[in-house]
Amino acid sequence: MTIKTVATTPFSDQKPGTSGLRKAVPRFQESNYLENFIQSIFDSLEGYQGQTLVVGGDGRYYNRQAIQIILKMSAANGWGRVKVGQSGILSTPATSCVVRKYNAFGGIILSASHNPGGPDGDFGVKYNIGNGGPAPEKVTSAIYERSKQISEYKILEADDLDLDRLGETTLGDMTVEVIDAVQDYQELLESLFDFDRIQQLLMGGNFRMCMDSLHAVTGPYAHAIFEKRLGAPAGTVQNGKPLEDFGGGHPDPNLVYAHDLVDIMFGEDAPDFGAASDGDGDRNMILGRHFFVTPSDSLAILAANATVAPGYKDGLAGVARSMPTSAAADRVAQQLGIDCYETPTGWKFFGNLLDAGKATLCGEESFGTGSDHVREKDGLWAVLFWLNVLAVKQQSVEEIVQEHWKSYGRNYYSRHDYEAVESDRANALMTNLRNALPDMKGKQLGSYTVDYADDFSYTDPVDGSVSEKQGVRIGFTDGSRIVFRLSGTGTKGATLRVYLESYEPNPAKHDVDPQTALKPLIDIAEEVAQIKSCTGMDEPTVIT
Ligand code: VG1
Ligand code: CO
Repeated sequence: MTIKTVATTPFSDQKPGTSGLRKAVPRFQESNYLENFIQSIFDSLEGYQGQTLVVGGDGRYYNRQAIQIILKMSAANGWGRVKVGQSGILSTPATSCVVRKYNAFGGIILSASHNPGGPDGDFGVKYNIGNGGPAPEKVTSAIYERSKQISEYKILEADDLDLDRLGETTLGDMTVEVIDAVQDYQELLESLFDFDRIQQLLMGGNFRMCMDSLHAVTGPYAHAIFEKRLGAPAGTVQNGKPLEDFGGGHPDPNLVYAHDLVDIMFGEDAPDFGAASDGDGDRNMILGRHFFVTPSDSLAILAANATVAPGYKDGLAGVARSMPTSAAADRVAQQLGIDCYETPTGWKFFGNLLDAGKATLCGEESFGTGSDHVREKDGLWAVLFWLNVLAVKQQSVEEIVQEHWKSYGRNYYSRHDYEAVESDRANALMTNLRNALPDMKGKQLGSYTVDYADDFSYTDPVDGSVSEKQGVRIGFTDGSRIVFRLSGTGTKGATLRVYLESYEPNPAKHDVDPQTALKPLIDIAEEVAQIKSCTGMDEPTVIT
């Protein structure tokens, strides 16, 4: 087999966003586009020769073809071994688990997460470092810089490999190992949660759950864990077969896109517990009967109840949340006497805190929750954690949440997204906001007084690196907040995200619809940012 060196020219748009490089499938299919990016990753790493790389994806369209290219490029570039998930499947948290367990040098995850898939959908590539987590900014910047200079890549001339059969083969001087996608990950989860108690709950006859994998990557994992291992009846997992186009849906676990599950959980004779996960398995949505748990509350509730799970019985070192995530977790941390860290959006910012033992649980408002068991957010981990809490407390999801609000107060929370806005208009809106910040402090807006107004800047407490311009925040003297930022994962125009939060200590006022409770802040957001005229949109496209 010969190693071919192919001349190429740079693409100017290979800058990784919040979570890797995401583009429309046809862009990735352009000649040399994927190859350039993979070679740019390899060129910006040092010391991987002879080492192990983990490769897998969420099964979306172009997953298999991309893996064949990556295998041949890895062999040509001197990797020693590639562990690849069977049929090319590995969820994001399972990849993180495998990288850590086998001391791999890094991992490549092929996914555009919650973005739709198929020939006209999106594709994505993400590089993870040896701790199993997303590459930090200094690595992604190096990859981008390299992608602007690249002039050649290396690839082995060889036949495609069979990705469906477990076991080892060689490709040039490299070993390729097709691994069971579920086993290592399932073992890890079994070590964290009380599977016996969860099994009693699921088989006891008084409790029903519904897990919706949205035709994405968690299907095989959920079948193996909930139905096979924990004894939940067949049919507990729905949409459990990964499809290349996710059945035409949007594999994003929220009230808008997981509508099948929402219909069940808010319908007649609803089960006790419902959950969904996203394209690559790192997000989760938690529902009770006729009840939705916001991701920010979920983080706070898991933190408050963490010690019920064997893996967390000794308590938490600290918690961390992304800046736009509600401060519900902060209140729990305060009560527990542990630190709460506030990071920019994106899981890569949690890596150092987890590695340094400063945080045990982390979460984002965007349906992401996780812990130090891996270095990614983890959808099924969150579902099992909730089941463990439910099994021990013997209360309904709604009772647990209501009780939590009673003890800590309720952080009303909502995110309004304006998708596919023309980039120039979205940038102008953010520039106008930034320009208005210096005069805002002390200003009266509606019945609120501005306490602070800034563009969030984060200094990593472990390595001192600074990340600027991470979102415009306007905080009010009563603790309410409005945050504005542009998405770093979209592929069409720009997406404006407006995050709204207010705090209500009084239990008598905990039953208001969040859109009603937050109405005054929604009006202020419109007033300060002129969203309607800037975006040309009357309403958000998605409200979560
Ligand atoms: C979004 C979310 C962010 C999350 C990121 C990746 O980023 O807001 O919290 O970490 O997606 O999640 P952005 O830049 O579009 O707001 V995933 O499940 O898409 O890897
Ligand atoms: Co995801």
